[in-house]
Parts: sequence; C-alpha cells; structure tokens
Amino acid sequence: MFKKILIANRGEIAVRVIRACRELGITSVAVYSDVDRASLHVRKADEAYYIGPAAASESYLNIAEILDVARRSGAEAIHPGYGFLSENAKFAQACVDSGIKFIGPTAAAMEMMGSKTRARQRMEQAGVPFVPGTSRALESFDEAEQVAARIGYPVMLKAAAGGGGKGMRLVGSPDDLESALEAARSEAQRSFGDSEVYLEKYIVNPRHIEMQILGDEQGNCVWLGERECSIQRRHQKVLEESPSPLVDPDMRRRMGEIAVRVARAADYTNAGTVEFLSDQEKNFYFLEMNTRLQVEHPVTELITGLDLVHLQIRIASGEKLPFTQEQVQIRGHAMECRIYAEDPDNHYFPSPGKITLLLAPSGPGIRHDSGIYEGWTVPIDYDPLLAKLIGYGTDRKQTIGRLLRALNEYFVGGIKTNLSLFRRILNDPDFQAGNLDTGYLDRLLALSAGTASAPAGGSEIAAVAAGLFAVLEPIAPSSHGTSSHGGGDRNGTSSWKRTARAEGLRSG
Ligand code: MV4
Repeated sequence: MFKKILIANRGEIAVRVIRACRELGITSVAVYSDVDRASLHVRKADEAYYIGPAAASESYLNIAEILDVARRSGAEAIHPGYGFLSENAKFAQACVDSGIKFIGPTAAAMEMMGSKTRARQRMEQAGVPFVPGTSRALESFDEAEQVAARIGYPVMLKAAAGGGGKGMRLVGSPDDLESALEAARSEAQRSFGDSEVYLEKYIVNPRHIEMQILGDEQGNCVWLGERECSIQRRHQKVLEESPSPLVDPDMRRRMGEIAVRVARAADYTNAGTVEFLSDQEKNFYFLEMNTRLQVEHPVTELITGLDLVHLQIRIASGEKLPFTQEQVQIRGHAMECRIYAEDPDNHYFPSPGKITLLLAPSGPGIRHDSGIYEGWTVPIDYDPLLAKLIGYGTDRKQTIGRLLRALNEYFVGGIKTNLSLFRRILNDPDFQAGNLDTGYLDRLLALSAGTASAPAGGSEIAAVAAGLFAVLEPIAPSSHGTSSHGGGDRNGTSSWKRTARAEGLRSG
C-alpha cells in the first residue's frame, strides 16, 4: 500500500480524497494555487505545496510542476479527482514515465474513450448496443446525407473529440444538413484541434443513466448500479440519484453487464462510468465512458456501502477487488444535490464571494461533502461547486423527505447559492413521481420564470411550479436563459421542447 499520495485537485473532491487517505493511514499531499492558500483542502491535508497562479493552466493543469511536487514530497501516487488532469492521457502517461502511480485507468484506455469514434468502433466489435449512426469519421456531405436518410431525422452531428455536450449539432431536416456539417466541423476544429465529426440518430427527450464500474489490474470487473442524471441544465448536472426510478432489476442487470463489457473491451482498470441514453420504453444505448471518479460517486457509495476512493487506491496499489459481483448488494435510495455558488435570480451565473455564515445540515441519512468553511472566500477562478448534499434512506420517498429537512437546516450567508432550486425540484410532483428526462429542468425553470408566458390550458405541473415559486421566491422581472426561448407557445408540445433543447445545445 502507498505511504503518501498527492491529490492533484482542489475543493470538495480534494477533501474527499484526503479523508480517504487519512482513513487508510496514508499521508496526503495537497497542492494549491495563489487563490487557494487558505482553502479547506490545504488545511485538511498533511502537507501542502504551492504550484502557481490562479489560472488553472498555470497551476492545477501544470503537469511538470505537479510531478515535481510529487518527486519533492516523496508521493508514490497521484489521485487526480475529477476535472483538471483527471482524463488527460498525457498526464497519466507522464506519471508512469516518472515512476509515479496514476490512480485511475491507463493512458491507453483514456485515449480510446477520448475518441468517440474509436470508442464506437470498439463497442461495435464487442457487441455493445450504441446509438445508431456512423462509427467512423464522416468523409463527405454525400455520406452524411445517405446515413441520415437511412437512420431518419432528426440526427445529431458530434465531434469525435467532444463529449459532455461539447461540439454537438442537432439537424432536424435534410435541408439543414450541409450547413450544420460545415459548422460542426469548424467548431470541432476550433474547440478540439480536430475536425472529425460523426453522426447519430437523435434520441428525443432521453434519460441520462450511467453505470458505475470498477476494474482491478488482475482482470476482474464489477458493476455497482446506475445513477439517474437526467436533472441537468446546459450539460451541468444538478441532481443525481440511485437507483433510477426507471430501472427495474432486470434492466439494471442488463445495463450492468453491458457496462462491464464496455470496460473489458477497453482493458479498463480502476473506477469508471459508462453513460447511456435511455428512452422511456427502457431501450438504452451506450453513449460514452467517463474515465474518472465522478462528482456523483457518493450516491453509489451509499446504496452499495462501498468506499469508491478506498477501492480506487487499493486497486492502484495492485490489490485485487475484495468482492465479487454476487457480493454487491444494492440497498436503499440515495440522492445528491450539487450546491453551487450561483445566483438563481441572475441566470444561475457564478456568484463568488466571502462566506459570512455557514450552517451545514447533518442528522439521519445526510452526508455533506464540502470544500468550504465560514470566513472563506470562494474564488471566481474555478468551477463554482461548493458542496454536495447527499441524502440516503430506505426508499425514494424517505430520501426526499430527509433532503427537504436538511435543506431547511442549510444556510450559506454572504454569497448566492442554488439551494432554493432543490426545494423546488424535491417538491415538484413530476419529480416525486420519477417522471424525468433531460429536458426536465429546463421545463421546470421555464414554467416558473414569469407568469405572462405560463402555459395556457391548466397544466398541472405549471400550476404547482408557479405556486411554489410564488411562495419560495419573489417573482424575478427577467426570465431565465432558456425560458425566453419558449416564445409564446408554452403548452408543453414537443416542438417547444425541441427548440429549447436545440438552443441549450448551441450554447453548451
Ligand atoms: C445525444 C442526445 C440525443 N441523441 N445523442 C449531451 C451530452 C453528451 N454526453 C451527449 N448528449 C446528448 N447526446 C443523441 N444521439 C441528447 C444529448 C443530451 C443530453 C444527454 C445527457 C444528459 C443531458 C443531455 C441534455 C441534452 C442533450
């Protein structure tokens, strides 16, 4: 087992990994930039090293500097957290080359999953169901036209080097294909330095469901249940839960087995997540694989009773998975609220500043993974995630009740946060009924953005949402970003849903 681990990250995830190190008797080494000198991860770690200016490119993304700190501190391994260098194959390889263990998959596995076309080709060989479309780069407009005609419109053009919502173009009809292809190509070139694009059938109003896997370096691989991540906005997840209200035991087993097949096809080791799009009829398709520990890993920890960070560290140190698939048990229900420093009254824009008062909830079934403390100033330079409030209970209803109770106890003074959003979601009858898809949050926000454009004709959802909004928050004079796209036609037809979706995609 390692004696010392460097955590190449900041915020709540750095604190999370430092805690795991402490529990395992491993010395933790934090790194920090100019604006993180007083951050919680620096205070909690055993050692801390300065790595550069606030700009991530000069600190948390500075491979040479981080490897130098590892060498100077005597750390044998690096945990990358999520974001920053966590999915950077060059960094994973540079660690190997410096004799430092990267706690995550190999550079080769990361590279395969980094290219969406390579991943699709590999999954095609392995018999994994993926969204219909091409698994090779589109060579010409003629080819695009033929494939699109065969699979049927709407279709989606995606950058091979993209992922997570970047570099996508929705095409509703053949007339728009040529210009969309041009635009997608140049956007891909600009964003990723790679103009390769491919084409997929567009799944209308899908659910985003992902499967957690763990593989050791001896070739064992298990699945640990799904997470429903449909509640997101502009490709930013807001609330995740497990189990998914859609998934029954048979679907879970099938999805789990396919996720393991994906992992095996990539010779995948350590923790990973296989993303699927699912329709409401429970058909699901491989979308992409995330080669890192994810923000929402705690919901899986709560329903399985496993500590994913402990397991990541043990796997990286060469240990075998300490359990088999048959020994994995899923129990209860968990839900995570991502608490961001953002202003609900101003388009959920980041809202950094000094935290003057902090009352964090606790009590039965509540876990609070946080990177903040009272008196600390949230810097503007990084992702505005402050903390995650995770609820756990015997069933979904108890979990919702516990989270609503915890939200009542939660107070952050001095800065704006999105805490009020979770009260609205958790009280929403559609959410409570588990009626989710990736358009859910845009609809909820659009409905409550202003009374003038509220849906005509007695939409139950609208009435309840508007009522809640009136109770919880003053009516904002301006509407939220996506809400204005709905125009006058707000009666919940799929046409405006598609419009809102398309608008969201372009800005994402
Ligand atoms: C799609 C799709 C519909 N059809 N692909 C967005 C993030 C990226 N990982 C893939 N995304 C999508 N790909 C096809 N063929 C809809 C989305 C999508 C989405 C996916 C997951 C979670 C939220 C989403 C919000 C909008 C669109």
